[in-house]
This record gives sequence, C-alpha cells and structure tokens, in this order.
Amino acid sequence: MSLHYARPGKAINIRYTTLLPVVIPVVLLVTAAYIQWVTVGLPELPPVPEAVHEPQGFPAWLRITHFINLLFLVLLIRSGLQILMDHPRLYWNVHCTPGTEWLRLTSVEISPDHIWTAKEDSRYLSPWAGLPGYRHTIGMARHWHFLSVLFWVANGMIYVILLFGTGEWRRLVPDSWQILPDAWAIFAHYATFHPPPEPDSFYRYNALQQLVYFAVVFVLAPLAIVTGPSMSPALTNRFRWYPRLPGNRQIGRSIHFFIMCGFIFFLVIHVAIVTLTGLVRNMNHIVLGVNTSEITGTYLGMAGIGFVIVMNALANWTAWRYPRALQHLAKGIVTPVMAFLLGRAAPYAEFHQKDISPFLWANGKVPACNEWKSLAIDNFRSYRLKVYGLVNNPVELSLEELQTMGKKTQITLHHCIQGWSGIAAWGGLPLATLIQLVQPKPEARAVVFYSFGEGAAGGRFYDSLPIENALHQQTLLAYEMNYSPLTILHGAPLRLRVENQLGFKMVKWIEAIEFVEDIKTIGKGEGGYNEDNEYFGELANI
Ligand SMILES: Nc1nc2c(c(=O)[nH]1)N[C@H]1C(S)=C(S)[C@@H](COP(=O)(O)O)O[C@H]1N2
Ligand SMILES: [Mo]
Repeated sequence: MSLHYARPGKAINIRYTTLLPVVIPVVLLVTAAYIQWVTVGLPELPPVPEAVHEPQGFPAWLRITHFINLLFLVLLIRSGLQILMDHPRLYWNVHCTPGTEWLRLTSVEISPDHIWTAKEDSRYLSPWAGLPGYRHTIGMARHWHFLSVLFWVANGMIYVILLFGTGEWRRLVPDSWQILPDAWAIFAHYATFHPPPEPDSFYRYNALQQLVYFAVVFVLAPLAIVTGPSMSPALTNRFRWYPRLPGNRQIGRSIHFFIMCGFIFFLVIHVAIVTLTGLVRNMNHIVLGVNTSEITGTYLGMAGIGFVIVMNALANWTAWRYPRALQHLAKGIVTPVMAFLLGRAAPYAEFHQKDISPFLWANGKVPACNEWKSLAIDNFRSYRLKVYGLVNNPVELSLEELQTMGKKTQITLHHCIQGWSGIAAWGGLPLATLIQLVQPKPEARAVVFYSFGEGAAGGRFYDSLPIENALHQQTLLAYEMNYSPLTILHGAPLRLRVENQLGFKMVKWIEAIEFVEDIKTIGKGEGGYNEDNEYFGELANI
C-alpha cells in the first residue's frame, strides 16, 4: 500500500462541459450587440425617465441595509472561499469520485486505488482572500460563514419588508415586458462602449440596471439561501423526497459556488459603473440620500469601505488569536438556530443499492498503536469493545457477540464537513440495542466514542453524541461496509454511523464507549477531537 499517492497536475482545471454553457451565452450576447451595431446600427435607446417619479432618493433604512449587506456579503465570500479550499473540487455527481470533478483548484490528481485522504487534499489559501486563511481552517471559516449568514439574511429580510412596506419596490420591480427590449438597447450600448445617457438614479434606474438589481435581490440571494442548507446532512435526513434527487448535495454546492461568482461579478461591475457615471453624486445618493455634488458622501463612503476592511481584518484576527472564543460565540448564536431549524427528531432517509458510490473518500489516521495492530493481524478475533461509565451494566463484547446482538443495514449519504459526499451501505448493530443492554443511569447525558487511532495533531481521536441522537434509528456501530467486513481504511473493526450528522462525528477504529454526564469533562471539553483541536462546532448537522 503506497501512502499519499498523488500526481501533480495543473493548478486549476475546469471542464469545458461546465464552463462553456456559462460562458457561451455571455459571448453570444456581446457578439449579437456588435453584429447589430455594424449591420443595422445600435437600437434606439428608451427615453431617459423623467426626474419626477416617486420615490425620490434613498431613505436611511435603505442606505443602512445596503451597507450592512456589503459587510456580510464580503465576510460570506471570504469564509466561503476558505470552506471551498478545504475540498478544492466541485462536482455535479454526489459520489465525488476523483477525476469526475468539473472544477479542481489543486494541482493534485488522484488515483482512486491509492490513499490520499480528504484532509491531505485541503489547500492553502492566502489570508488576504480567505477568512481566516491558511490550510484546513474550515472550523473557523464555518463559524464566520454561519454567523455572517444569520445577519445577512436578517438584514435582507428587513430590507425586503421595508421595500414593500414603502414605495421603494417600484424602483426594483419591472412593471412591463417593455423592460426587456429597453434593457437590451442599453446593454448593446454598454457592450459596444457607447455609454448611454444616465437617468438620475436618485429618481429612477435605467432598464438594464433595474433588471440586474431585481435579479440580484430576487433570484441570486434566494438561490444562495436555498442552496446553502442543501449541503446539510440533517436536511437530507429530514426530507424523504431528498434521496430521490441523488446528487443534490454536490449540485447544491456547485450552484452555491456559481452564486458566489455571480455576486463577485455583480460587485465588480456595480462598483465600476457607480464610479464611472459620476462617483461624487452617486456616493451622495448611496451614503447621504441627497442629490447634491459636494464631496462629503464620497469621503463617508470611503470610510464605510474602510470599516468593511477593518471588520474583515478583525474577523481574521479573532479566528487566529481567539479561536476558542469564536467557537463559543458561534455556539451561543448559531447552534440554537441550527438546532431549531434542523435538529428536531428527524425521519430517516435511505438510498438504493444502485446509488452506492464506486469510491468513498477517506479521512483520519489509521491506528499506529501496537494493541490495534496485533488485533488486526489476528483479524480482530480477540477484539473486545469496552462499554463503561454511567451505566448499570458495563460490558466487554467481542465482534462476534456484537454481530449476534443484531444487525441493521442502511444505504446512506455521507457528508464530510469538507464538502465531499458519497453513498455506501453500512451494516452494524443499532446503538439503541447496546444502550438497552448496558442501561445508562439517569444522569448519563452523552455517549463518548474513543478510537484506537490518533487525531491529526496527535492524541487519541474521540467524539461524542447526546443520548437522544445515539438512540436515533440510523445510529449504528458498523462492522460492514458495502456488504463486506469493514476495511482498515474505513474503520475496522468497528466504526460509528450517525446519518444526520457530518462525517467527523463518526469515529472509526472504535476502542471503547463511555457514558458520561457532561462532555465538558472529556478532552478539552468541546465534545470531540475536532471540536477540541480544530474548533469545529459540536452540532454537526449542517
Ligand atoms: N478515528 C478517526 N475517525 C474518524 C476520523 C479520524 O480522523 N479519526 N475522521 C472522520 C471524518 S472527518 C470523516 S469525513 C469520516 C470519513 O469516513 P471514511 O474514511 O470511512 O470515509 O471519518 C471520521 N472518523
Ligand atoms: Mo470529515
């Protein structure tokens, strides 16, 4: 077995079958504008709207929500890039088989018959671009992403409510199909570098502007909001129709990425046009809500952009210097929301045999201790799972005993926090059956799973579940994968499966199980090895 096998390739690799459908429409539109220009001449521009329309100017709430939106959008994009680089590949298929990605942002090409763990595959990202930057800082990136998204969505909801509560929606929502030819005429002018006369945006937008703003607010933003949770294992597990759309997690992730590209594209063009069409006056509209030409708005606007930059620097800094505090902040704010939205007693989702992935990425360090090695040589015949702690009936069970106690097989979708997924069939003992046998004492609140293996930074790997989730019908102590005994790579002799959680909760190479009152007494007290050392959130359902 050769470890860490990877071939260097090009640093960025994109499949034309995905790139072309995105690029061709843009090229066609621009080409059409040029053809029209040189053949019949540019289309006639719609009349510049009169400057008498209501509403006039931007009210304070609109200017404030516009600014807050910018702040959190930048935090979301930067933390999102960091999350992306933890598994720098995008796919349209749910199996994430190496070689099938449509976008690869790493030079590493992988041969599926060699071992290259998903963690090794994560890439460095400059802290200028990423929040918080560096390599495999997904724990902190997620805290910033989720904290930001709560504020971004709340701000967006306030904005939309006030938009329709006042007359401001009239600026944004087209009121006739005439907008399409009008927007085309303006586009053709821009595309051929004939800047059309600008209406005074204090009163009205031009047709193209209105169309684009409308699309950003009512298409791009909602799509970002729905594709985010489509990557959540709890959501998959909750809605039974989900498995009928295999592939959804990676499609959701890819679309989420395109939406980010869309926001960046919009941001660049939006800022460029605001600058080119009269920066000083425009900044007074945007910042002060007045239609004058003094420089105040520009200076204040620059100060606002400076504030966004400072907040981003602070966000990086807290993630590097106070990761534990950030983790606890997210636990206080994000966890209750996620628990409310996705943590309720969920039904379970299963897939079909034909859906099983040809390859499942692996993570974790195969145990190096002599105890596990000598068990492995003997095919785990002398393995004894130790179950102890706050139970009336502590036990030690051989693999054979575990197998005779019961077996459930489930075909499920694995979600790694890094972004990859895969479907496999798992066979094992429902944890509920073991819990019945050992009879936890009433004060036992959590179940801790200890591995024979070490975590990435040394020390024993472990994780925990609250008793309620340990009793979920899809929580298994698996000893089979895809109808064969568990392989060493995937956790022999025994591993955990908890299908409504992310992969890092599913301890492989289990040595012992302990029932405890409070996870604070274990390790560094955060609930698991990755929670302790990589600042992951302990509620791993999204
Ligand atoms: N002992 C141990 N178990 C572990 C890990 C680890 O590092 N050590 N990694 C976890 C993570 S992050 C994932 S995604 C899954 C991967 O399971 P697989 O290798 O069977 O795909 O194992 C989990 N169990
Ligand atoms: Mo993972």
